[in-house]
Amino acid sequence: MNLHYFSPAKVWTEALPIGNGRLGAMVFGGVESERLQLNEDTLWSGSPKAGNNPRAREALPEIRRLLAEEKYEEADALCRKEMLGPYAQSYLPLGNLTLHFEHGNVGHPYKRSLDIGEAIARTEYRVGEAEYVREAFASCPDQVLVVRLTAKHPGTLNFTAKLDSPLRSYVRAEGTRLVLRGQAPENADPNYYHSDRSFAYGEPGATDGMRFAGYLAAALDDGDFSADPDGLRVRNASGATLIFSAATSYNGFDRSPGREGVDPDAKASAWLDAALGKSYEALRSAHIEDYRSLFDRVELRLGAPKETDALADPESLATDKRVERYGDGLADPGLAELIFQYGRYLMIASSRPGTLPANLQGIWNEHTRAPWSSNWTLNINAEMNYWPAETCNLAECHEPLLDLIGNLAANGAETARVNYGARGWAAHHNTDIWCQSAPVGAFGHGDPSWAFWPMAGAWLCQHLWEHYAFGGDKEWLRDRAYPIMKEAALFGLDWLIEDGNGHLITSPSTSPEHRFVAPSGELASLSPAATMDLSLLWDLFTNCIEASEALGEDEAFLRELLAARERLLPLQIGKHGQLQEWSRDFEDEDVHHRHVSHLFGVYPGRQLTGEAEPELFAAARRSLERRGDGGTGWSLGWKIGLWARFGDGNRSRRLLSNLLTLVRENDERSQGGGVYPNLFDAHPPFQIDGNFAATAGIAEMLLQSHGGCIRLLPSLPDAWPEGFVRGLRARGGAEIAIRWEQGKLSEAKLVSPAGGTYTIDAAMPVVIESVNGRPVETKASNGTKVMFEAAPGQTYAVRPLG
Ligand code: FUC
Repeated sequence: MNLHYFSPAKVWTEALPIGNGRLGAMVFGGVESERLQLNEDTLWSGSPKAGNNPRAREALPEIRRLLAEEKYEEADALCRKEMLGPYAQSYLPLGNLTLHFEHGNVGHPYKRSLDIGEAIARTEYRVGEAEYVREAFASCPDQVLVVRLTAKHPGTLNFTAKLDSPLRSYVRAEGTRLVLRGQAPENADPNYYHSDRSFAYGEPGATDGMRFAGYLAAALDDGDFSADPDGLRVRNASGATLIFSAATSYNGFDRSPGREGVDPDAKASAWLDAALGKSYEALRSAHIEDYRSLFDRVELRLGAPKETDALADPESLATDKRVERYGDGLADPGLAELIFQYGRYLMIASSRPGTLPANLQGIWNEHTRAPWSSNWTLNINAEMNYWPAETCNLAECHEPLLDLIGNLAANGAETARVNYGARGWAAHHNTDIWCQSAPVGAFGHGDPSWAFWPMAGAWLCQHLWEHYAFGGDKEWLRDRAYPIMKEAALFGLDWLIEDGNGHLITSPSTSPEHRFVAPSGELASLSPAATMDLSLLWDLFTNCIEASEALGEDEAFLRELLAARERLLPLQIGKHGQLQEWSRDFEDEDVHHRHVSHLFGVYPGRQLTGEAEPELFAAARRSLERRGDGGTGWSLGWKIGLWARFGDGNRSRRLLSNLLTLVRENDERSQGGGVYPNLFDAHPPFQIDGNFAATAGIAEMLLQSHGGCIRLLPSLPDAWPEGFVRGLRARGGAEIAIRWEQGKLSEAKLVSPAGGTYTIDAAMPVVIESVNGRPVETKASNGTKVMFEAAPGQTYAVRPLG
């Protein structure tokens, strides 16, 4: 399991990411000059600001009236003018660790790699007779970045290590250490908006903005060492270990990082001191053990169809070449394994308990004004990041998002009250480290098609429910999740209005970012009851109903939700046989639009299944057909999972191949989505959501567990006739292993730590038997389904009958 290349990275999207959830680096692998571009996940612009807008509440009745009268353009204009808020803040780069070597720039042979089995980036080359090796990793247990440099010939390691930052900062040598100190701007606008404070620092010493510190130290095996502001100099060594630690003054989403911040120096120097007290081997083995405790939970092997194996050993190719060959039609299921596991690697590296959730770029960002502020976009991208967390056995990595939802709910209660006079909490299109819950859009600049979208709470709460559905922790559901879900549902109830025909609708609403052709022929965004709103509220209400049932409490509210769910405007089928995206059968702005919001109920939702809603399910499939197989990276990723839910594995795999299109930075020819040479998802530009969607989508092809039933191999493509997967998780808490041959299940195993009742659909008659512990009890399926009671910790085997 590794990515590798035979030349250094020339651009950022060729460099290799390492991370411990909080600290991140992009390793370029240069010969004469090495760059590690550095990030710390709490380094953001701004400080807590509410941004709520009381004018929104006054305009709301008028906008609803305009929409009821089908005056769509007027409603759009009024919404833009009256209902928006300030732009959210930006995730910022920390800086660079640069190493300058004195051996020239010709390294031959040369290789750099990222071993995702151990989470270590390695650069190896030879200059003349001298061999050099560098290893870099980001340790979670020790909270530092570690770079180990060795020269095979004693005393031939000569280099200078420097720190710098694109933010307001300075570097000093303090004793044997290099210290970088700086501050973040009080405001950083998105790169598509310009104001006179687009990148504005506060007064030194009196700023509301974030402060940060980075510490670099070296432990030498031998040789000489000196430190001055120009860097740490290492002379005539054979081995050296560099340790980098960093922290910011971030002190929670509701405290000023300038006036109420913590001391970044104290945190960073404490981590550095502790790490310096350990040997390289001790740091390295603690890191590997910690990483493997998460990564090793899931194994995936996909066998190649024998006759088409054009190239004997695709793994010997450089990874970018391998991607290119995949595009040429090379049968290389190993690349699908790699992209699957790479998503898990990136999740472990960017999202750990106690850190912030993975943002649009995970934790890796070199831009001071990154695309879309590298913050969290809530109408798809932030949720998509966490699609693989539960199914791919990384439930702990889900926690940062779940924590963020709680903070967002706290701010969102004020937004619901001020902006809409509603109970509960609401959040909108974006959020940031300060948990902005108000709409974005600079009070009139943003387009309502994206800036106005009060449904983020409903979508985010799906994550709280799923964490419970997979993990089964009732105490957590009662104490943490359900209260937040309930408040989101209260907002939903208040946001719904009567349509005059006995149904409940939302108004105004959008199908995020996709406009329709209004009767006037103009494009418009707002209309009543876009399908996505209805599906999100169906999902939220259903999750609350099931939570209340599971907890055996809050029955009156459960009844209220049942009644409201019953009255939601029914979803409709339009003139093309498609699932209507809006409550009227409008024409699309773009039939190939990247967002497929109206299909939420198919995936990641569970409202529309072939069993429960055959007609709407077929219409949803027709909608996806019409959207086509193109799109941005994340859009392709979403479609992998959707086609898996439709049971079309070949189509899922086609979308996966489309996602595995090589995109090079600044290449005019790269139109749609794909992956960069470092396998980062290309929107383009880089956005990590597509990586996570690919991982989740592959899992969805092999195992599904929505709708009360575990489906084995629901969407297996012909191109993967043999394979094995272990460690995928199903709702209800079971872990599943599946082996298949000639495109058919040969055996599956299920183990449930807490036990429970499970229904399995293997798409063929099967028999189930317990394989360890108590006496063997055998149970045959009725048709393709079998229901059985699993004892805690006991392994059950599922085998084809006969
Ligand atoms: C939404 C998408 C864009 C992009 C941005 C971050 O606005 O429509 O494609 O992913 O989020």
